[in-house]
Amino acid sequence: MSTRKQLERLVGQLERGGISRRDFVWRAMALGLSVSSAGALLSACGGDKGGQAGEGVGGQAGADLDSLEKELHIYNWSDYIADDTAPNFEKEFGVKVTYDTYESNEEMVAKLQAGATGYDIIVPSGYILPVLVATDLIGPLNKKYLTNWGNVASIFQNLPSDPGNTHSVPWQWGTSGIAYRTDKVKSPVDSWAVFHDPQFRGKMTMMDDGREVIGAFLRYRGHSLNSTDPQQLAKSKADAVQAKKQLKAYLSAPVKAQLISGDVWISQLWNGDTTQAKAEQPNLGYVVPKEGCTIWGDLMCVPRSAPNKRAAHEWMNYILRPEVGAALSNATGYGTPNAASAKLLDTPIPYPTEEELKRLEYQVDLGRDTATWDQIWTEIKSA
Ligand code: SPD
Repeated sequence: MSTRKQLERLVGQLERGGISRRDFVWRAMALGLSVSSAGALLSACGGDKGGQAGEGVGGQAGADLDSLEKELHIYNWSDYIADDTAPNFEKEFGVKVTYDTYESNEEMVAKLQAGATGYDIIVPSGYILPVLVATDLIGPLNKKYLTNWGNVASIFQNLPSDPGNTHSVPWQWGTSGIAYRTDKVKSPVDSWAVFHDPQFRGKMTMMDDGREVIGAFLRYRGHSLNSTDPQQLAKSKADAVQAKKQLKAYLSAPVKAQLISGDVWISQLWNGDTTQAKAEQPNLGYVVPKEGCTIWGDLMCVPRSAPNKRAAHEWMNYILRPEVGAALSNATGYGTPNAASAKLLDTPIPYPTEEELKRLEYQVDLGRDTATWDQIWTEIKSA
């Protein structure tokens, strides 16, 4: 059956109520539509009810949520919060916080798609947001409860991933560069080429994250880290497979312990996690490679299934307080999207200059090409 026929059949199923809006989007994507095209088709079918009163996370902008619940369940990246952030919230609001962690966007999304419910706050990177919206996993926020929103720096408002700031509140931002032991590595580390250098065989790691590994080698060859060009992707795959021969492992946040001990000398790693490791191992440097790398922002969102939506909004508003946002960045080493917090940092983390931004690139949703990237990553890991 042609794709057009299959799409028509899918629309019919949606209109008869035979499938959910979430299933509709996933199946349309499986037929080759991008997330945005699938979302547009959903709207055209009258199936996009996101944000309507009573159904969304916050309902209409001014609508009341339930009274404050006694629990809050947060699902966030590891090593990404100050020790007292949650305990202080618990004391002030009388809400018990449960905090689970993940190591990649894909791990978090897979868990939600597998039906995990009970989370009130998740913290995806911007490029994942369109997927979460289109698949109905998160809902719009109720701005009535976000009285500290004005603290968000203008450059973090109206992000391409969330125009109108309807579904997210920014958490922190950073870059995905290279961490290295300055006492062990005597040659300059300034390029993704270092991962091809046999003198560091078995002493290097890259992130356990296909978007970051394939993206790094795309930049290495002068391409966008969001490329969907088959030839560019094939070359990036070949570069990644060549690098794999020199790697000890694919490891993200947990590599910090090995950088500290000296088991690993060179790692693809985020700036803030490097800063955290440097507190224990001063012989650590961090570089944005000359070919460029990812700049990202992670965003707080509320799943549609969240049982404690009012507590989730209180949490986001609490994080937007100047002193709470500053304490987060002081502990994690990441940048704050909160203009009021930025003035309170122990060590300022300035937003990149125009010059630096030429080497940095935000990841975007790859739409129908996500499947191609996933396949390439699987092939790299099994090479
Ligand atoms: N330890 C916290 C790391 C957060 C990284 N988030 C963004 C990753 C973008 N690929």
